[in-house]
Amino acid sequence: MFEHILYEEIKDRIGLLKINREKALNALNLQTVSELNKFINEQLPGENLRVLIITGSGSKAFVAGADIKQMKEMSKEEFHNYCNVSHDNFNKIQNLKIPVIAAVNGYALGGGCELALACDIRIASDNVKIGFPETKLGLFPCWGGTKRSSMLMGIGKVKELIFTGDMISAEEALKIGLVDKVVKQDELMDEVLSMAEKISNNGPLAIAYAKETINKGQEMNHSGALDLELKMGVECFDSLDRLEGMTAYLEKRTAEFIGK
Ligand code: DAK
Repeated sequence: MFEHILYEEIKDRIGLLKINREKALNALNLQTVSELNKFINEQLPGENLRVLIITGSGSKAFVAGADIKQMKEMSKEEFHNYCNVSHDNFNKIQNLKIPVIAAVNGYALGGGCELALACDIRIASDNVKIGFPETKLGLFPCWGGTKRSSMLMGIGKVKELIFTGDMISAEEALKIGLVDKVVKQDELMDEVLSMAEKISNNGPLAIAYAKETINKGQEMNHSGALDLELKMGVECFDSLDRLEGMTAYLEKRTAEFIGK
C-alpha cells in the first residue's frame, strides 16, 4: 500500500513504523510525509496497539531531514502544503494516546530530528549524528523543532544548535537531553523492544492519561498543570484497569489490563 513507509506489528501490541527511503537516507519527501499522514489518520492508534516504535530503514540514518532536492524546486504554496502535512503528522504523533519511541539509528537531521522530538522517548545508537543543519540551507527548523527542543533543553543550547547547524554525537545529545538513552548500534532494537514491552504490560489507560497530562501540563502554568493532574488522576482511578491493577497486585498475579 505504501512505498516509503513500512509497518508491522513486531510483537504483541507493539508496532514498528519504518521510514523507508534508505538510498536517500530516509529523507522525508512529499510522498513520504503524505503516506505517513494517511497511515497515521487511518491506522493509528489501532485496536490493540500499546506502543509504537519509529525508526529509519538501514543502519546509516534515522531520517536525514526534509528532502532538499525536492524542496529546492517547490513553490511557496507547495512548500506550505508540504509543511502543513508534516506539522499535522508530528502533532498527531505527539498526541497519540499510546507512547511513541524513536529508535534513532544514525543521522537524525533537520526534519529527522524534529520527527524524533515529536516522539515521547528517544533512544539513540552510539553512531547517531543529530542536529539542525537548516540554517546552512537558508532555512530554520519549522516542523515543531524550535518549540519541542526548547521543552527538553536549555534555550541557549537550542539556539547554539540551530544557529551553528552543528551535528552532535549521541553522547553530547544525551548530555543536553536531546536523547534519553544511548546504546551500542547492534543493541538498539533490543533495548527499544525491551522498553516497549515493559510499557505495553502496564495499564494503557493510565499511560494515555499520563501522556496527556504531561503534554498538556507543558503548556500550562504550575497550578493549572497540578489541577489537571488531579482531575486526570481521579478519572483514571475510576477505571476497570485501576481495579484490575490493584486486585492483581493483592492476588499476586499479573494484571490483565483492558484499557477501560
Ligand atoms: N534530502 C535529499 N536527499 C538527501 C538528504 C536530504 N535531506 N540527505 C541525504 N540525501 C541523499 C544524498 O543526496 C545522496 O543521494 P545521491 O547523491 O546518492 O542521489 C544520498 O542521500 C546519500 O547521502 P550522501 O552521499 O550525502 O551520504 P554521506 O554519508 O556522504 O553524508 C549526510 C550523509 C547526512 C551528512 C549528508 O547526506 C547530508 O548532509 N545530508 C543533508 C542533511 C540536511 O541538511 N538535512 C536537513 C534538511 S532541511 C520548514 C519546515 C521544515 C524544514 C525547514 C523549514 N518551514 C516550515 C519553514 C526542514 C528542513 C530540513 O530538514
